Amino acid sequence: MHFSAGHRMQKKNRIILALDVTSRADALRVVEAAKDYVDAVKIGWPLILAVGPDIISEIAKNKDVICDMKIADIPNTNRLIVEQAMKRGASAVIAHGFTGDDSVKACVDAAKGQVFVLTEMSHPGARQFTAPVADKLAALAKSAGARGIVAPATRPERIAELRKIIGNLEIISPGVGAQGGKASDALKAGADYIIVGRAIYEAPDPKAAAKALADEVKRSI
Ligand code: O7E
Repeated sequence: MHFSAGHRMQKKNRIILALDVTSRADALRVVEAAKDYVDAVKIGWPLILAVGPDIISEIAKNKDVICDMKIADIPNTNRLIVEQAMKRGASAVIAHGFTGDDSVKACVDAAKGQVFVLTEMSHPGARQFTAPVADKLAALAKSAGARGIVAPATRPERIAELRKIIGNLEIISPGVGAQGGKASDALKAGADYIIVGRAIYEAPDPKAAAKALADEVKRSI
């Protein structure tokens, strides 16, 4: 389904595939394998730099695409980046919030609200800079009119705390599998979707891996 104002990816499987592969053949193979078990595909720099941005529109023909540029610039540049992603068929974009309210609002305007703002990141180094200000970043996402936030499956207790700040905004949560987080823990803590990359695309059988995750999701909601 293509982007349109107010469009929302269908909340069915509650899994977003992080497609961090670096060839077109791998990208299409993994999407085909996982397509029945994921609600959207997240595409970021590894795949775009490897094969070019046309991959966004190609995958957007069949699946909602979240463009993960981790946008972090002045308002005008943010707007230009978001416009390019949307023109190629993205359903939503990912932006950093540390740039401040004007920069985040520029993304929100250009994406007609379809923006997820990073809060506390999922990796160990996140404790240095993003964790101490994560509550403020979540509050900014809400006040700027974003669709939701990104919160760490590696620290599910933080998902629950951030949920209190954002109310009914959506939470998408990376860190399941390769980074040690559990899908069921993230969902029980309040995540709307888990984001999963390596546990699917590096699995010997990506389809079976995606199905197993979808089964875990069903058991935990
Ligand atoms: O560990 P994996 O292989 O399951 O991949 C996780 C994906 O989520 C990967 O694309 C990485 O860039 C992203 N991610 C995190 O791992 N941690 C974060 O804190 C934030 C993200 C992210 O994607 O943010 C935007 C949704």
